[in-house]
Parts: sequence; C-alpha cells; structure tokens
Amino acid sequence: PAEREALTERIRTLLRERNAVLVAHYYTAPDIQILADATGGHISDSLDMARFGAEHPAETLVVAGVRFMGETAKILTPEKRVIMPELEATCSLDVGCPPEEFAAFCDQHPEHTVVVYANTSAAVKARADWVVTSSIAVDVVRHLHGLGKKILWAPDRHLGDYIRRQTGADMLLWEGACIVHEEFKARELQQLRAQYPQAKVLVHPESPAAVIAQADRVGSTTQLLKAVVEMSAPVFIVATDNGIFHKMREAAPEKTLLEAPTAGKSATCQSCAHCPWMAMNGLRNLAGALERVDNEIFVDPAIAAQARISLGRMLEFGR
Ligand code: CIZ
Ligand code: SF4
Repeated sequence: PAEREALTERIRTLLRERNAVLVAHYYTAPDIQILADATGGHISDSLDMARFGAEHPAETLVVAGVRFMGETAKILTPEKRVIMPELEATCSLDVGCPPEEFAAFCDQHPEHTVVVYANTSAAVKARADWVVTSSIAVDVVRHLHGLGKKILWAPDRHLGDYIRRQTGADMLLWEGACIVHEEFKARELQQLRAQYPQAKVLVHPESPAAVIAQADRVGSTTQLLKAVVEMSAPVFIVATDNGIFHKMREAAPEKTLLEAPTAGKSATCQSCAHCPWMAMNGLRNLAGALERVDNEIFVDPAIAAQARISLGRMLEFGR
C-alpha cells in the first residue's frame, strides 16, 4: 500500500510534467482505473478510448490496455505521442489474424465488404472497409446488409456469428477467438442460474453462442455496465472480463455481481475471466514508461493513412 501511494503520486506528477493524460480500458486493474479517474483521464471501451484520446488536448496519451488500442490512438492522432505501460500486451484476436493471410483471404473474396473488429493490427484495419467495436458492430452490419452488401468479417468468429444471427446478413467469418470470452461455459452457467433464479445474465458477444443464448442482455462493456444500473434485478451474472467489475460496483454498489463460470473454475473464482495481456498493465510499468518517455507506439504512416479511413467510418457512424 505504501508503494502504491508513492507510485500513484509519482504518476500524477509525471502526467502533469509530460502534459500527458491516462486513457484506460475497463479490463485494466482497479489501481489504474482509479488513477485515470482521479487525474482527469478516462476509462472506457476501445471506441470511447479512441474518441477521448483524439479529442483531448494533451500532447501525450498514455494508453493502458492492449497494443491495438495504442495503435488506434496513434492512427487517429499521429501528431501526439502515444505510450503504453507494456508493449508486449497483445490480444488473441490480433495475433490470430496475421495481415498477409488476412489480405489473401480478402483478395479471394473481392465482392465482399470487409468489416473488421477494432481488436486487430493497424495493417488489418488498413485492408478493411470498416472498423467496428462491439458497441456498434450490429448496427453497422445491419446498415451494410440493408444496402445489399455481402460481408467478410474478422477476426472474432463468436461475435461474427452473433452479428449474423442478429442481422441476417450474408457473412463470411474469419476463425479467431478471444481466449477470455471463449472460456465461458454454457452448462455451468445454467447451473448457476438455477442457484440464483432472480439473477439477470449479462453477456459480451465474444462469448460462445450457447452462453449468449442464456443472456438477458448482450452487449459491449459499456452496454453491460449500463445494464447493471438500468435493470432492476438484485443479482447479475456477468460473462465478460472481470476488470469491468470495478466500474459496475461503483455504479451499482447495492447489487450483487457474480462471475459467469469458466472452464474448471468455480463461479466465485476471482481470477478466471481475466485477460492476461490486460493484466500486464500495472502502476510500476506505467510509471516507468512515463518517467523514461519510452514504450512509444509507432505506426507506418502509409498504413495509418489507410486505416484512418476505415476507422473514420466507424467514428462517423457512431455519432
Ligand atoms: O474484449 C475486448 O478487448 C473489448 C471488449 C474491447 C473493447 O471494444 O472495448
Ligand atoms: Fe483480446 Fe480477449 Fe484480451 Fe480483449 S479480453 S484484449 S479480446 S484477448
């Protein structure tokens, strides 16, 4: 605790000295989220992180999250310096969608509109017509489907399959998955619901279809957070990364929140559904990166220019 105090103080000072602002994802540790709140920074899903960073006047953005979030910030504001606590923090969706293989897949299907999830590298975004996050994916695909477009979707197959069921769009799916959400188990969830019949079930659509099928609300992290406040149930079972519990408890302290069960763990386990790459962000490496002003994110300018077009469509659509 004493070390945490000292680190927190050090980071506050450095943020001021470096004219920097902290932008954190909901899945990062409570320490980091508290600090972002206390220093005029921001905590949100990746779409809002991108928006906030682009609109904030600070010269330096400190992005606590995973690599694609830092890259997105850099693409949208190339004139700003973007640093991250840990450059090795990646995402199984990004890793599972290598740019060359993806480009080859797109080339095989030239008649399809290419829509990719934000959880991808800059090069994959550059190859896409559209970038979406889970908060607007269904709306964007419904819009494109309405225009008669066929969709090539990447990389999350569970999210893609969910969007297809929601919209009826003609969709080709890349076979990627999130190692966190993929682990939620349908049968165990059924048992937990039987134990808590009054509970509402909140599910992120990166989860398997049999888990989504049991949801009272399916949505992005922001939408699930809103659901905890709006829905009148006393108990919620939450199928997404447990980093979100910090904001959920803050928003609805009187409600009981349970983690949806994952493989081989009990429902009350505190560490089953947590992204190992998000967990790489800590106060210590955050302070270090700010101190040295390193761990900077660079994106090839030609790729960034291309990716800015597909990202720009998302930001415009979401307004
Ligand atoms: O699972 C993730 O990494 C999410 C939910 C990203 C996002 O869009 O905020
Ligand atoms: Fe990627 Fe899943 Fe981690 Fe999100 S939770 S960063 S989708 S691996």
